[in-house]
Amino acid sequence: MKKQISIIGVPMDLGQSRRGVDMGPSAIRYAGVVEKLEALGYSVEDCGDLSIGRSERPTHQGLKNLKAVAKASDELYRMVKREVGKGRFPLVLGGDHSIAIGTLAGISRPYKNLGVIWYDAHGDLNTEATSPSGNIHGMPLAVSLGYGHSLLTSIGGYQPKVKPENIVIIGARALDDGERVFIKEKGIRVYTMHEIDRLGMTQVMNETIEYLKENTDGVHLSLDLDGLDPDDAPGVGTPVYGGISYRESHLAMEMLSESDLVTSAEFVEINPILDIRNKTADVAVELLGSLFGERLL
Ligand code: 6HN
Ligand code: MN
Ligand code: MN
Ligand code: MN
Repeated sequence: MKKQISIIGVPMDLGQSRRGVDMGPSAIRYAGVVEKLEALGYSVEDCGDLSIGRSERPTHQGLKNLKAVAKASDELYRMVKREVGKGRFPLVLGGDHSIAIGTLAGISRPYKNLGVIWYDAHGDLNTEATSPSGNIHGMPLAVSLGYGHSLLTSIGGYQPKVKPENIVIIGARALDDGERVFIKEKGIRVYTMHEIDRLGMTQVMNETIEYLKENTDGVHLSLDLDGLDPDDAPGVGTPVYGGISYRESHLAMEMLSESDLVTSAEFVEINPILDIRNKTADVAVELLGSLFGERLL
């Protein structure tokens, strides 16, 4: 793992409908992210927070706050690209998951085959045609594959940002009908909770790491805290029961750390208003510790 980390806060809440997720970056900072990473020997620069526009009156059918999300995505794209250009590891703190549009635009250009681990209860593979909500946080993976509104797919001036065969979704348990069809059509590798229960997290991660090691030249970890069970990560806007446990998540992060494959990361969807004493932000910082090499002994 690169020794220099750039933290970019994105207080985005326009990709969904619950207030409070814009406070996620602050919550993660209060939970001690900089201190944790510095204690592990990294040199950390906190680039501060992007400014996010205001919500819009509904104009684009099926897409809430399209223009404001596109504008923030473009700014995030530029900022992430700048930090990557300096040879630093970009760590993006959300904010709702729509920010992955800008993050992926900012990192994937130098790679021929960027791998993506999408740790999430959801697929985030909707387009305006399949979305049950119109919320853009349910669309960023589709957008990054080149599907969706052109204001979003065109961020960074190139597309797609990622190929279907370079994606691994882990923790899925709430997929919409259109997403299921899309996954089968594109042959995207998905470990639902069924596979995690059946194989165990060790095998899921071993297979994920083998798969990505063969096919990719960099790996982005997009970790939605709702991938975890709501008992362990209650501060999220779209919780789904029966999720990945706290221990399984640590194991996954530790195995990723050992693999040394991860070249960028984002932690998203923490909503302090819905949280219990900043528990979810604490969990995020603990998982970041494991991802960046912290060990029990
Ligand atoms: N997330 N599939 C649902 C939708 O509205 O498209 C939920 C999406 C949740 C997105 O948690 O990042
Ligand atoms: Mn706001
Ligand atoms: Mn998500
Ligand atoms: Mn989710």
